[in-house]
Amino acid sequence: MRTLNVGLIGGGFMGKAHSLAYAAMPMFFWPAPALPVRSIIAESDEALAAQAAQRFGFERSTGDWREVVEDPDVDVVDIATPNHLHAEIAIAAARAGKHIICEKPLARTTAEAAAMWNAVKDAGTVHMVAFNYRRTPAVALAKKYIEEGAIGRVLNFRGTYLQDWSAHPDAPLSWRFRKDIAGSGAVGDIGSHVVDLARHLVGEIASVNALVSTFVPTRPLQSGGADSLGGERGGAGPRGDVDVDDEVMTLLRFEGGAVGSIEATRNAWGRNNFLTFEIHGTEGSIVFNYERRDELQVCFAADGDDRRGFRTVYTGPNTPYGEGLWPIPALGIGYGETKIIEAYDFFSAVVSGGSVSPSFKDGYQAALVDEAVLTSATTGAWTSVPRVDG
Ligand code: NAI
Ligand code: SOE
Repeated sequence: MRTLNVGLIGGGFMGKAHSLAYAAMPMFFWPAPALPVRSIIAESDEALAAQAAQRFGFERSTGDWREVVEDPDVDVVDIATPNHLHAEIAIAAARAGKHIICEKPLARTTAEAAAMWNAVKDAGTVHMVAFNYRRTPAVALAKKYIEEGAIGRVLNFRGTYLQDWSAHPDAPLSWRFRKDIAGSGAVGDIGSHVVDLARHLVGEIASVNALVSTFVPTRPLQSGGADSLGGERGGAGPRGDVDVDDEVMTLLRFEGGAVGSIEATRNAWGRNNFLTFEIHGTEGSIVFNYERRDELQVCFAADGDDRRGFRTVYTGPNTPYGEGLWPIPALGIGYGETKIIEAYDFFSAVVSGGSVSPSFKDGYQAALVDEAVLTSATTGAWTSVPRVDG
């Protein structure tokens, strides 16, 4: 069986998730499109890199990501660093002729995203932005129902992404609160996932009318690089400024005529990974909540007036990606499985020489939506979202 050498850059939360996916993908999807070889991992220094290699099963390690990109043995470059490094690494990797999977948001700005999209177009290699929630089987099932016309013409999309890891004002000032590293706050970090789901399920977003707020203006300075995601509380030590948004709410108009809304915050006590959507169509409705990710709530108008109401469909062997997952519905998938499916689809595209969605073009389009949201939040006006050419 063919093998593909992976060079992974960044050994934090996503480094762990992607390493797990490379190890487990052939165990779930067999025959695998190719066997991922965990070849080399880069971290911000040699010691962290060596530790990450041991932990995540990589053959070699380096404290300089350029070594990964320049390594002729590396087929796939996987970018799992904070957002400020995505563009520089991806452009260098594309110029070196590598296939690239890059974590979301694709970039901090639309200018960076455009440069990344141009670089992969020139390279002709396979590229993917890791909006993995598309790969939750229940989301793939929702997509199937919509494409089959089971809920008719879509009228309304209501999406939320609510978490509480930064609700405490002493959750440290990690890179996610710094514009120079993250680009934006809830908008790019979690709102972008909902934008991706909205585009995936309903279609292109034509215009937005948004507001953003920052509730916690300073946070305790963090020691160390990886984000503890609220797992640590800073004490009485020095604090630094938060220069990104904590919360975003936006209205949407879709090109196809549907309307919608997105709300995202990391300050909602009691909400953990409350990534939800409710979609209303002329013939029915679909509801998804990631915290109950094996389930889809559906109501089909065709069911008849005496059966009106939502019922629960459980994903399993007979729903999308079921052939690779667990043999009985509702045995349950976790976050890891979404990354395993993502790796499967990415490797399949590399081996077939095809393309995979969401691509860097999708990542760029999502960045254009985020930019329009931030512009609208400043002007207070409805703001059009330009379309990526090509
Ligand atoms: P993290 O803070 O847990 O880990 C980032 C790692 O990158 C750290 O270990 C850090 O030392 C390393 N790093 C920093 N500079 C580096 C350099 N120059 N070379 C090599 N490594 C370097 O961050 P996390 O949560 O893993 O986020 C990484 C990316 O993944 C971000 O873009 C984030 O938005 C995205 N993400 C996506 C998720 C999803 O569901 N798709 C979930 C979590 C994060
Ligand atoms: C923090 O809000 C975070 O890790 C995001 O960065 C991810 O994209 C999301 O999937 C989980 O939460």
